[in-house]
Amino acid sequence: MAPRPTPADKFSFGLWTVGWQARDPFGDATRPELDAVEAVHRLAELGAYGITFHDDDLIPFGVDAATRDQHIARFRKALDETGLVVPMVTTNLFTHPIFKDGGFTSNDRDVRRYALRKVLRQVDLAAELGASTFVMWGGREGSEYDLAKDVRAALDRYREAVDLLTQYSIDKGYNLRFALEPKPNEPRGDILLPTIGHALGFISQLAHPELVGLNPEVGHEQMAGLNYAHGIAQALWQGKLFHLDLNGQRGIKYDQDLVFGHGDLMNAFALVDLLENGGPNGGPAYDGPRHFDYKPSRTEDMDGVWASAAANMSTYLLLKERAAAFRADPEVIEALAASKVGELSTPTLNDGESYDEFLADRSAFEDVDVDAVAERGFAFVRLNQLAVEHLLGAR
Ligand SMILES: [Mn+2]
Repeated sequence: MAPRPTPADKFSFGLWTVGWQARDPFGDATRPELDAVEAVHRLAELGAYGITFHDDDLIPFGVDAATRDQHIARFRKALDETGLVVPMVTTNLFTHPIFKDGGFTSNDRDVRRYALRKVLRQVDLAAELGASTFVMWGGREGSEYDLAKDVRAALDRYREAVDLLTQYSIDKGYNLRFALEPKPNEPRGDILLPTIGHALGFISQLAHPELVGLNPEVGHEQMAGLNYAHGIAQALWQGKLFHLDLNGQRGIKYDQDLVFGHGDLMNAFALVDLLENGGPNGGPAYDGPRHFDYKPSRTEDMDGVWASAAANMSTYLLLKERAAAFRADPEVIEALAASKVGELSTPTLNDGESYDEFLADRSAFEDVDVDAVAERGFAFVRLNQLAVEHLLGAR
């Protein structure tokens, strides 16, 4: 039996996920439009606690101020009726043709000024709805042709934009944290800040690096052939995991946005174990929203949309149960010790040891029987097989 989610599990969904009409580059929509108010009610019924949106998901691009206010008021009413919260909002600088060469980094300065104004307006709405995180996925910030984009100038303009947004949030007292979402390609041939590592490097160059972190997505890292759980671990290590996008991806190909766990299930298991059990005392290492950024497959009807939304949450909860069982299994505890997993937390130098003392320690080098040490096995395969057995419900 799949466990039932509750708001305490902190599951959230993008309005654009369940609302996706399944229009792709080769085919028309296969599903009707979904009203934001219905999305709020259905997600609340399924046990979610939050909903997130791009400005244009909720408010059609370019409508007048009165229409905009009506859309926001209807949405707020649905939130009040259900208790659903808006922990994060994001911005769309990719759909309208004006952004075809990017928003913050378009070669056309008029576009950059328009993009920044659009984002500032969404920052105000984020604060109004009580969001604490503002995500920025720069899907059009990139190029197809290397000589057509001065990447260093583009990064200057990207920094200029992020610095303006953080200063604005500080001056307004909004308390927002900004989370950059890396992606290597699609829709652009190459996107700026393509991976977690690139984005972390960029953040170090900002005026307020403490206010800027990451929103890494499973599929985006896997599209670059990278290990998502490793990337999340480094983001946590640097205090930069502000938010995350859970979904599924099968290998280096187009962005599939499958249900969480429907791609690399072993890596999803390691990820949930890290998030839920990787904290300093074995508790959660991350207490933010478990946010799903997936697309209900084009083959699904509306019943399939809601079934797939529920599938994301139950997969997460099943992996959480399996990870708890894995951690509690005496054989796993013994295997972790045999693999010296905990020994990595012991510093390499002794407490207070100077490099002179270290150089004088013959047992560290001169007297080491390197052949004998090299013979030691780590038994990692046994440990991994225990994980597989837990994952398959065999333990
Ligand atoms: Mn994606």
